[in-house]
Amino acid sequence: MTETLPAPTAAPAAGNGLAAEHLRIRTDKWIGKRTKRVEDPRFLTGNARYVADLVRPRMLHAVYVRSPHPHARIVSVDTSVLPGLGTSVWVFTGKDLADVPPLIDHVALDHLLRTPQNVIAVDKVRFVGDAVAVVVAADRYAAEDAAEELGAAVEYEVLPPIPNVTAANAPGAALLFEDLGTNEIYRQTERHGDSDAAFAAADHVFEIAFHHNRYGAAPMETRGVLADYERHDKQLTVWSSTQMPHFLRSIIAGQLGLPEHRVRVIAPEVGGGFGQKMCTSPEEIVIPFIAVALGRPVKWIEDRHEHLLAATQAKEEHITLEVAVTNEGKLLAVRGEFVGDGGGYSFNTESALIEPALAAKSFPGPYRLDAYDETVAASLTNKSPVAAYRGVGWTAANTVREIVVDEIARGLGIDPVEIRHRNMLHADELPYRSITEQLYDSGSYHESLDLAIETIDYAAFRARQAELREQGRYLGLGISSYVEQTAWGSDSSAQAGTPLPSHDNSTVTVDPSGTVTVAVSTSCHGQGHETAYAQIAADGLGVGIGDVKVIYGDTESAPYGLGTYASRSAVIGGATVARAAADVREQILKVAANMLEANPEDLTIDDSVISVTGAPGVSKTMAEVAYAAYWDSEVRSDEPLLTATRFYDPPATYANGCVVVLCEVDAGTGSVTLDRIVAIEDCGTVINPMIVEAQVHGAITQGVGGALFEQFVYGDDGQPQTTTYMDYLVPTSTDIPPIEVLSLCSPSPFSIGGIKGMGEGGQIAAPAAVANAVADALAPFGAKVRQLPLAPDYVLRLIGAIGADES
Ligand code: MCN
Ligand code: SMO
Repeated sequence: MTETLPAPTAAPAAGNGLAAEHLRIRTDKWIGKRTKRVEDPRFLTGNARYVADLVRPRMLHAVYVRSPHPHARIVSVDTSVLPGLGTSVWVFTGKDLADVPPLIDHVALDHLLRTPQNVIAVDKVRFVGDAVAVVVAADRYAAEDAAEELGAAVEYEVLPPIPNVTAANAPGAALLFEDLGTNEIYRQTERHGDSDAAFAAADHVFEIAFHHNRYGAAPMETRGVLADYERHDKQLTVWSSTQMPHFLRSIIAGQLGLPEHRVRVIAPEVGGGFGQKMCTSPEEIVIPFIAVALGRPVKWIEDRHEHLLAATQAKEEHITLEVAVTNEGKLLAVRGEFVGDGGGYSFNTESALIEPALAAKSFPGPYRLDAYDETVAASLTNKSPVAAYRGVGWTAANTVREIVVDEIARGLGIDPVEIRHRNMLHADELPYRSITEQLYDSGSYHESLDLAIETIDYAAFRARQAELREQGRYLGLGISSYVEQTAWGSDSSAQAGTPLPSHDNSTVTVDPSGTVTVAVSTSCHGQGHETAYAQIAADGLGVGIGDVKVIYGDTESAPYGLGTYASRSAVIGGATVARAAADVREQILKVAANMLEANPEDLTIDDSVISVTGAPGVSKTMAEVAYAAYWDSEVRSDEPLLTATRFYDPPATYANGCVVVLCEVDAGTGSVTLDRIVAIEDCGTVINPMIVEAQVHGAITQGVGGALFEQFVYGDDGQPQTTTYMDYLVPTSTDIPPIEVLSLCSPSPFSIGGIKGMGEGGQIAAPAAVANAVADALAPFGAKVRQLPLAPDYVLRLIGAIGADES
């Protein structure tokens, strides 16, 4: 029997004009099922093909010469030192690409000063790793040797480095962009509600000044680009490890002045992106440029060291809060300042701003807040540029908010669970427009907190904690409740304060033999879309998932769209598949009705068999109907193709949940051991629970990395100190305890099928849960966490075992 989800309970505020019945989705057999990922065999057997695996005839290899200085003027690049220049070795400097427009913010946010980034530096370098030249040769070894030689022949005039925001704004500071007259490229304050009155009425004001660490994506596959230009038909093909193939195609065409229909972008297998492969990298313009210039295929594969220097980094922010509360711990108002440390350029959709801007807007989370002043600022520094990494801005906001909520509870003698309940929105208050204009659709804020607390057995933990404390052992419990904005379409991006029109489509086609191809404009890079979309199409059409193939990532076979980021694919991609499948189902039923001499309304499809209700045995297989739809002129329609392309641009959806971490801190060494992690995830209707759990596992692990280990460290001289994985620590399996994932389900009343996204929640929530667990363990020492990661030296400082200057 066909089940449909409950009818929508509220009309979308910023809707897409869909009537209530179109918000439903068929969920016969596959949606909601723990289906193993169909794509995994090729990953597990080493048969997946990444950019580095691809080979083209006459292919050349590119190696970058990158700046060893954080801030310097390029005086000269002496290419004459290279033997074989122009015959066996080719060099491209910024001057050779002077006609290529610099990368610049695409989204026009008022008040943001523009910092155009030449795709190869021309006059100045602005971080260690900034591109100075590209050397191309027949093999990687020759190119590496030549790059080393050329690197030694670049003359620089070294300029004073700007290693952090304080230095950036000091009087007389050297300027990264002299013509701007400042390193601070953005500062704006927005006021919501009457904070002055709220602060005047408050019983207490709590304050926190927090440094959120600079950490970033460490995908198993580094970045990589292969470009091939066929001169005879002026066709450029670019294989790139990207999350956004169509967007990249539009940008390459624009930057290189090529007609867009002559540019094809293919994202082959992508070994993780985590946001870093979302924005256009300069390398994605440079390598195609060189391929066009030389008329030969050119490949660049980033090495690990280069990745840690030159790939975008993320999340660094300085956040200062004043929080007005009552004696009962009720939040009245917040004054917050969010300052981003943007690195050398803000080049892609206001990259220096995304961290502080998204943090400020998402700050209220699951709590009611009636007055809020938000100041957002960003400064340039001589570090690698900041861009997206899982949970952009939301991680920092959630971390600082959940830390301060715990500090208020401790300060007022209120239990941390209780203070959250006193401030949280109730499910029956939703839909609710937050003080920052975010429209929460539905959610289980109290329920997810309660379920986490129940699962962890809170009372038993507190008893054991007290008992062990007597013995000098410090156990801690940290809670982190969160709301995750998802479904990044026009509405979601506007609610985040960074409006960007959205465009996504899927094409569902049933071929003459009855098998199904689903082509989508989202671009999977590890999330399991081949399985999840197959589940949706299978239910939509009444077939098995083995009959469905999902394709994406190639601009010549996938419909135009924005790719995958900001936990948008389940809601947007999923709905486009459901809508297109529903249309094709109608086409099939029409033909089947002709064949079975029945009304389409009386037909059902189950396991690829189309039957007449109430007439046992009167049926046709999907293959018979599909064949007839193409070839039988007696029964086929006027448009004898079983295909449909549908679009969807949803209202924002907000997932939520709660992560609780148990830890033990060794007061002698400052090391933190995590004992248990419980995660409650509520992303509305779940397509595949197994995928959702795995996403939670991965995201929490990355969040734990940020909380305990990961940080890009720069010296006061602007030199990066974490340039190998010996220095930049990522968590390994022994650092992560079992993660227990439990689900609640608050379907979105606004989105097709009630689906909400969820891909980033774990990373948003985990750092605060870890920080709060450590603060709880160290409460006897009055510890207040003011930075991450909680590395042993910092933990010892919190305990008071060492002073700040000893670490
Ligand atoms: N899903 C589901 N039911 C839901 C919601 C999601 O079954 N109600 C499934 C989806 O079908 C999808 C997965 O869970 O297979 C994640 O869905 P969604 O939340 O829509 O996120 P996206 O697919 O758009 O992926 C983007 C998200 C982001 S923004 C980052 S960053 C991140 C993440 O996904 N990068 C990843 N997870 C990653 N996982 C891997 N392996 N690699 C990355 O680079
Ligand atoms: S950082 Mo995820 O690709 O939005």
